[in-house]
Formats: sequence, C-alpha cells, structure tokens
Amino acid sequence: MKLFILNGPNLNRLGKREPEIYGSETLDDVRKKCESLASEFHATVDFRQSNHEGELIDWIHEAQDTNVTAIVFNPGAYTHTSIALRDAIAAVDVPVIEVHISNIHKREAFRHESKLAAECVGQICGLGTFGYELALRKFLQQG
Ligand code: CA2
Repeated sequence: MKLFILNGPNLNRLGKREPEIYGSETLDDVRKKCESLASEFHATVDFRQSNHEGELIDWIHEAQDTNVTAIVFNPGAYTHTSIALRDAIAAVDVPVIEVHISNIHKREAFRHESKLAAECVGQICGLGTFGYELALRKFLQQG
C-alpha cells in the first residue's frame, strides 16, 4: 500500500517558530514518525510539502494516476481559501483525511471554515502532530 502525506504552505517552518501553537517538532520529525508507522504495516508513505497551490493540486492528481491508496493532507492556510484544492479532491477517487496540528476552531474566525472538509473522509484538528498518525492509522488499518 502506498500513501501520500501532503503538507501545504509554511509547514516547512514547523518547529522553527510559534511552538506554543504548533509544538517543537519539525516537519522532518513528523515524516520520520509517519514512515516508521507505515513500515509496521508494510506500507510506504510519500511525504511532501509545497508552498504552491498548483503543485499540491498536481500531487492530488498524481495520487489518482499512480494508484495511491489514500492521502493525509494538511493544506495549511489553503484550507480556508482554496476552491481549486476542493475541486481537485472531488475530482479523484482517492480518499483524503484533512489534518491540522492546531485546533482551528479555537483560533481566528477565518480559520474556522474549511473549504475542503466536505470533500474529505474526515478532519482531525487540535491533537498536534499526533493527528497525522491517527489519520495514517485509519488508512493503514482498513488495508
Ligand atoms: O494547524 C494547522 O496544521 C494549520 O493547517 C497550520 C496552518 C494554518 O494556516 C492553518 O489555519 C492551520 C499554518 C502553517 C504554518 O506553520 C507554521 C509553523 C511554524 C511557524 C510558522 C508557521
């Protein structure tokens, strides 16, 4: 089984600023944890980050075209703005779980809405980077 873990804008700065909101782990730490968990299930994860909306859209299409089983997606701030990413998720058969490190509902009003969640299997937020592991487990355990 092959899974994509996609990360949107600014998440490459994780662990380098705002630890009170996002914790002190870096995105590379998260990648290693996810790869280790996937290997327990004899699965592989392709863990990527982009600051560009179009690149994220291309990767969602690529998931469909290369028979990726599922996508764990932290779209960053595009969560709250991107109809194009919503359309990309709707245009593929690959199931997506939306993950946020912080609790978006406890933060500024503009973060309360997700344009993507309605096209996703579900959304996990506020559990720190553990949310990635939970989302991954959902897909790994259902085989
Ligand atoms: O809580 C999340 O995971 C978010 O997707 C993170 C996004 C934010 O726009 C969403 O509303 C919620 C921001 C990612 C930026 O990450 C940084 C990490 C450290 C320092 C600066 C930015």
